[in-house]
Amino acid sequence: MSVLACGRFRLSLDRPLIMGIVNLTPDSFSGDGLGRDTAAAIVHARAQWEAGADILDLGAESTRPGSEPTSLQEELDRLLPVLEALREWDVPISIDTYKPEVMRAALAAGADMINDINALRAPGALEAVAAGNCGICLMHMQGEPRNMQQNPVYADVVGEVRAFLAERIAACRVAGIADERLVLDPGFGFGKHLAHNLELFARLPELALEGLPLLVGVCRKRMLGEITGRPLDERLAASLAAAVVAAGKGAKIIRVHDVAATRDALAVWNALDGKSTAIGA
Ligand code: 8Y7
Repeated sequence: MSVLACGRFRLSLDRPLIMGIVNLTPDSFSGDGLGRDTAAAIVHARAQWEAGADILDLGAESTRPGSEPTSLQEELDRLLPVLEALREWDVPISIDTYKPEVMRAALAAGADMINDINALRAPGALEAVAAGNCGICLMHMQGEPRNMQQNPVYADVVGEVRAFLAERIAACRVAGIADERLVLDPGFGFGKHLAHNLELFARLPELALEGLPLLVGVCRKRMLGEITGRPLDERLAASLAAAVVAAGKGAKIIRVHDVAATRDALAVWNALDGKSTAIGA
């Protein structure tokens, strides 16, 4: 049985887990950003949890292509009131941030996981998470959100993402972070054209370095629009197909907006693939 150490929780990875997105940005690309409306954010988080999210991922800084950074204080003001309310529930709370100051504040307020699109490369980030037992997602990104889609270039996208993740695993080990806390993520859409995303997805199993669990986040993303020709609000079917394919390729955490639908899709995949029919099993 493989397990992820995730703060207060030890999560079994015997079936793929659903990470439900809770957007606290006013300008989320997928259209569900809640800005500083704390009450609305808590209602949305509750709905994601009740729909079957195994982890709630709170993000207060937009990382959509072309976005500008958010100030530290603004990010904390959006996050901390919501985090404090969710702490009372029995669900792991992940914080999507690349700022070490936000990591420290969120962990002090009881967050269980840090989801870092920058893979702990910011000065002080490794130190911010090393002590304690939070789960950590190390994601690959080429460039930064402001410019990452301008001209992503790879000679060998799978080889380069693998080399990057291997280097970040090594940095975590040097910092004293146990492997059971780590999750790896190719970072779909983060400094990647469609062809790069497709090659990474097709060869997903090659990215599970050291047998570590993989997280896949493609829900509603542009790559699905490019495949189907559909606008943002018509990408549910595409997102569910991608979730099932990711699970079939061994992804252990699927990061999504549409939790209830993803849960059904994964339950069917699980049952038809000869695994347990019980969702919670
Ligand atoms: C991802 C992510 C986003 C992803 C991880 C969106 C914060 C864009 N995408 N974190 N964050 N993996 N680990 O579509 O793919 O939600 S933001």
